[in-house]
Amino acid sequence: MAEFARDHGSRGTRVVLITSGGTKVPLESRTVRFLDNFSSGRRGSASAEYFLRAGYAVIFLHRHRSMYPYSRRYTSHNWLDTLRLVPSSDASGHQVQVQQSQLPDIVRVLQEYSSMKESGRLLPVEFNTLSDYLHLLQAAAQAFSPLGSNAMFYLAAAVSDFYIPASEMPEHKIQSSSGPLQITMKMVPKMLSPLVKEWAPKAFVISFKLETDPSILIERARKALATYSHQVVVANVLDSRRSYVVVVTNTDEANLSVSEEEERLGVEIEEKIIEDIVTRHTSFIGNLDEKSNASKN
Ligand code: 9Z3
Repeated sequence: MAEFARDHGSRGTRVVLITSGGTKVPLESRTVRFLDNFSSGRRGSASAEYFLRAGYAVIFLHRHRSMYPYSRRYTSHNWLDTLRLVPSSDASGHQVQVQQSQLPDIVRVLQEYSSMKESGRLLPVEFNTLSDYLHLLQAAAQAFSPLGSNAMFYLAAAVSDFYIPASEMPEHKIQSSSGPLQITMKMVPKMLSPLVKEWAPKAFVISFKLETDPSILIERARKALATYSHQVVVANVLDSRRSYVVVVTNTDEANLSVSEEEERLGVEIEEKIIEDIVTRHTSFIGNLDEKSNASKN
């Protein structure tokens, strides 16, 4: 991650760390059971594509097997159904052919995927457990510190708020013969605080706020901004997260939505989120430059 950040940073390319997917919290050290959450990784993987289109270099810190940029469009496909055998003169007597009609939009998606690969602007990094995630986020944040305001954090992963410390976890499988299960979980330390204050204080930081009750959404988003003093909270409600979000800053609230008509045409809310965020990042960099020029003069 440090090498990737250095390489792209030295060329003046903006670099974004996207976190994506849910986290797994083990209940036993030889884990049979764990606490998980709903996140599919669609927000993060779709956002990665739009950031790449906008010219950013992307570290995609994602949950193992959650959605991945480009291939995410085909996750509901059984790939065996997209292939067919045709007779050939090979030793096996067959060759494998792709049934292109089974893969909607594949030519465009493959073109974009190939050109992105060639550009070397996507670095995928995987996590599985909550503890992997916390360590990798810290490492990424430290790798980003030389980038100053060209660095962005886009924290879309759904990270557990609760965990069981290793010292309090039973080693072996919890026995059902012991009766109903009662567990006490500790609070996960909030990484946003050291990230903003210590690890990458010049970076542009976006966190996500998820609620199921729309009536408390904006108040919770504002509270997060006040607590962590970062730049943006993207607020969303579980059921409507694909079609509606609010981009909340200290001075502003922007409602972004995708209409039914746009949805039919294949417009995704992430395209609108990234357009909005990139504009804000540009003015953030501009404002910092102005401030540093003013202090030099
Ligand atoms: C989000 O709110 C993301 O938008 C979603 C995306 C996880 C809802 P999917 O992966 O869903 O496309 O299925 N992410 C952050 C959620 C979160 O846990 N935020 C915490 C909070 O709200 C802390 S920043 O308290």
